[in-house]
Amino acid sequence: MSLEDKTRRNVLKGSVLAAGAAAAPSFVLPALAQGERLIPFTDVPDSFQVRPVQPDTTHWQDTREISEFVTDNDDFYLVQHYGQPEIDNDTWRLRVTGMVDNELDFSLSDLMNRQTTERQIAFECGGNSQRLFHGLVGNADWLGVSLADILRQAGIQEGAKEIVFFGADLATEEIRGREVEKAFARSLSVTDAMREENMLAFEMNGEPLPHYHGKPVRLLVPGWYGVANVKWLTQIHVQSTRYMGRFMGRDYVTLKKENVGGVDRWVENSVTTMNLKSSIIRVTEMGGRYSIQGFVLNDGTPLRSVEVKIDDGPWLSAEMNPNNTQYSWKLFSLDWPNPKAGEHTLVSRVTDINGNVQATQEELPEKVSYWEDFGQFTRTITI
Ligand SMILES: Nc1nc2c(c(=O)[nH]1)N[C@H]1C(S)=C(S)[C@@H](COP(=O)(O)O)O[C@H]1N2
Ligand SMILES: [Mo]
Repeated sequence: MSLEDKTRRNVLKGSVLAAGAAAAPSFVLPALAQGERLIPFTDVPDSFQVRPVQPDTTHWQDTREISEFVTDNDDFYLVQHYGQPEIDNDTWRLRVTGMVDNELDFSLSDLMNRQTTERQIAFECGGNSQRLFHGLVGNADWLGVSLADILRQAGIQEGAKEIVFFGADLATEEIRGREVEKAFARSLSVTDAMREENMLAFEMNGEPLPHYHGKPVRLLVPGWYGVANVKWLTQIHVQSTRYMGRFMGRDYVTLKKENVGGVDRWVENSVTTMNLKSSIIRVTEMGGRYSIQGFVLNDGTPLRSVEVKIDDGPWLSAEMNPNNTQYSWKLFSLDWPNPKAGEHTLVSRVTDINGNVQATQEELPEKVSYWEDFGQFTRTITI
């Protein structure tokens, strides 16, 4: 599809959505209905731009425009560090190698003929940030097969520790002064890999997995940051040692100060499960009624509440979208009757059933790297 076609399709899609919006229940973030206005945040600079989806570029959503529970494939954010490899679905193979009783080798149709599972999974890049108004995010319906079933069929041998997932995308990296060719790869411990939720997905929102999103098959680890979800998957390797690649040991590594058994230490951790986070993404007005809307992401732990604070007021309980599922994003909204004209600040916080509360910026640990930006996000708006 050319870029022009894509743009035209999006325009068409927009008008269809606007026409259908009146029928949508109020708790779904609807596209703007007739007479409804999107109130601009004053914290978003005029220069803020969402790049068009083009080969080999990063794409983020304009979160103010999130208007559907499920993100369109073309609008789901895009990140790839080594470009987007060309893959022929007919010759593509997925091999399972290493410390297994039976090495396996699948074609795409071999995988498609297995029992399938379908799941809503939202994720964000570990580098998502307030600067992008948290636009490196998306929520989709995925269809694929169980990773645990495949690993059981392969038979993981005793002594195996890690499972490495290799993509087809390669790059030359300079490591310790030497140029070497490396594939994008991430690893999981055997325990993490055997979670029943993990999938090898080949459909996204009812379409074959798009090229940009890792066709024909990608790994999905629900509840984890996007970097775990290896695209263009070609090999699953079981080994007894830690995998030390760039995206486990150097990039996507958070550096923060932590209390380690009574001693303050600078700790580095690989980005894994998503931190408990909420963000206000848009405010709409219709007939004098205002609505504040946002999303929550976390590791799949059930939530207790999402609350919104307006200016110095009390925390008010937001309404949760009934479409929310364990690993989808969790959309919320709060009615804001009769706001006073002028500047306002809005902030949200989420609490899970274990009583963990989303941290304020001040409560976050001292952190050097920009990975894992999950603190409370105060927005400003003029009514
Ligand atoms: N093969 C491969 N898989 C990859 C990456 C990559 O560069 N190569 N990037 C990862 C990162 S950092 C993110 S955030 C997600 C983005 O997935 P998406 O582009 O489908 O949104 O893919 C992950 N999987
Ligand atoms: Mo990422």
